Order: sequence, then structure tokens, then C-alpha cells
Amino acid sequence: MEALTFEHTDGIGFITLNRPKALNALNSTMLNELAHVLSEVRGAGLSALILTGSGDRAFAAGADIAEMLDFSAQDAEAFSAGGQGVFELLESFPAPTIAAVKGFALGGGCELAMACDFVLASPTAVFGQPEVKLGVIPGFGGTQRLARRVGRQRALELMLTGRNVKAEEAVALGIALEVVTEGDVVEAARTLAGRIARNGPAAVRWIKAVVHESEGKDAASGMAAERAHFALCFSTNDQKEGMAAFIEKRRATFTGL
Ligand code: CO8
Repeated sequence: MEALTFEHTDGIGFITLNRPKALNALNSTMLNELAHVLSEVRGAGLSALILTGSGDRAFAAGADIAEMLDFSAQDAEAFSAGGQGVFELLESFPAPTIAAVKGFALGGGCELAMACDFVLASPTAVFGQPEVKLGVIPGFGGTQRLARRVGRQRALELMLTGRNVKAEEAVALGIALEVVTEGDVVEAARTLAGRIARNGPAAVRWIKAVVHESEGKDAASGMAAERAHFALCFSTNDQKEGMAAFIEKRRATFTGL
């Protein structure tokens, strides 16, 4: 692959956006490669997927402006639809996903981070949707995901002014989960992935699936999905093991069955 790398260790997948000279700007090649990797590893049983950018300057400084410069409206529609599709693949990925953000996460880069379940920020992280300054609007889901994370009023303020938000403010607003002040943000993502991976694998997957699939639906269908998955848990060995371990005052050994 040309614009990103994928590796996995200890059941955790790592995607590194790899166009550091262009601050990891998202071009068609990168989006296609991202779609390819996400599809290939969807059924691989990873316990988590961590996304980061190569170099210290950027997670991703947005969609590639040079590529978009001469787009027709039709090209823009296709690029937006393609990006939205890839980000949906990411948001619905069966395992927890973590964006480890150093430096700029702007425009499409911020949208990519927000398509992950968790965003961990280094103290240098900068988030924003500056598209309006280029005369365009977010096109990879930002109008929807930013509003969900920070509320309508703040999302409009950020998108209409195009102002950047530093790490601490990003946490206060709910764009990021926390600022990693000690050590490396990718290591912190690995630690978070490890804390999740100690738990029942099916329960982890189903919690995410129920939250994701219920988004935007009415409360009654969300409750129905929760009930159905809660019941499913009781057909697993891990439910028996988890509850027996509690009663026997020992640590559970989950098998994912
Ligand atoms: N696209 C292409 N190249 C970029 C991008 C980008 N988004 N961002 C940075 N680069 C390139 C620069 O052109 C430069 O290349 P070169 O060295 O060849 O001149 C290199 O990266 C380094 O950048 P700078 O020299 O600008 O570095 P600075 O430290 O001076 O500035 C900034 C860093 C502030 C991040 C600055 O680069 C910047 O403002 N970048 C653009 C940020 C932006 O506006 N992002 C939003 C883009 S639009 C978008 O994401 C829409 C998504 C949905 C699209 C759907 C469409 C159909």
C-alpha cells in the first residue's frame, strides 16, 4: 500500500496514515486503501483497531485540497460518497476503534477521528472543521458526527467559524476522550485497548453494536436491541464463566465462546 500501513500485534490492528509530507491529507488512494483494509480485517476477530498518523505533525490535515481543487460537482459528490462509505465502515467496525491523534486533525482528519469510538489526544493535538474557510462544507460526515459529539449549537459555532480547538478544549467539548500527558498517545491507545480486551469479547462487540445500530432510532427499538443482545449473552460460555468467576472470587478467563 502507498498511502497507509497496516500491521497487527497481540490481536490489535494498527492503521497508520502515511503521507507525512502532505500532513497525511486524505486522497483517493488513501481512502481506497482504508476501505480495503477495513473490509479485509472486519472478520479477523481483532480486539481493537488503532488509527494514527505518521510523523508528529499530523493525524490528518484534511481531505487533499490539491486533489479537490478542480473537482466538478459530480466529482465532489462521488468523493464525498466514497469517504462517507469508508467512514461508515470504520464506525460500524465490530471491534472498538481508537484514534491516536498527534498534531492536526482538521477537516476530513477530524471527521475520521470522530468516526472512531475513542479519540485520544496528545497535548499537541489540534481539531477543527475549517472547510468553510475554503468555501466548502464538511463532506465526510462532520455535519452529523460533530453535532452528535458536541451538540448543535457548538457544532455550528465550530463549523461556521472554522476555528481550531486544542487538545484540552477538545476533551471538554467531547470531541476527544482525554489528553495523554504521560508518554506516547499510541501507547495510551494500546493500554485502553488492553483494558477493554480483558472483558468478554462477545459482550464488548455487542455493546458497541447495540449503541451503533440504535443511533438515530427511537428509544423503544434501542431497548429492543439491548434486550435481544442481553439475552444472546446467556447463550455464551463467557456469561457462565464471568458470573461464576465473580461468585468464586477469581478472575474470569474468557474464551469468546
Ligand atoms: N491537502 C493537501 N495538502 C495539504 C493539506 C491538505 N488538506 N494540508 C497540508 N497540506 C500540505 C501543504 O500543502 C504542504 O505541502 P508542501 O510542503 O508541498 O507545500 C504540507 O502539507 C505542509 O503544510 P503547511 O506548509 O501548510 O504546514 P503549516 O505548518 O504551515 O500549516 C496547517 C499546517 C495549518 C495544517 C495547514 O497545512 C492547513 O491549513 N492545511 C489545510 C487544513 C484544511 O483546511 N483542512 C480541510 C480540508 S477540506 C476537507 O477536509 C473536506 C473533507 C470532506 C471532503 C469531501 C469533498 C467532496
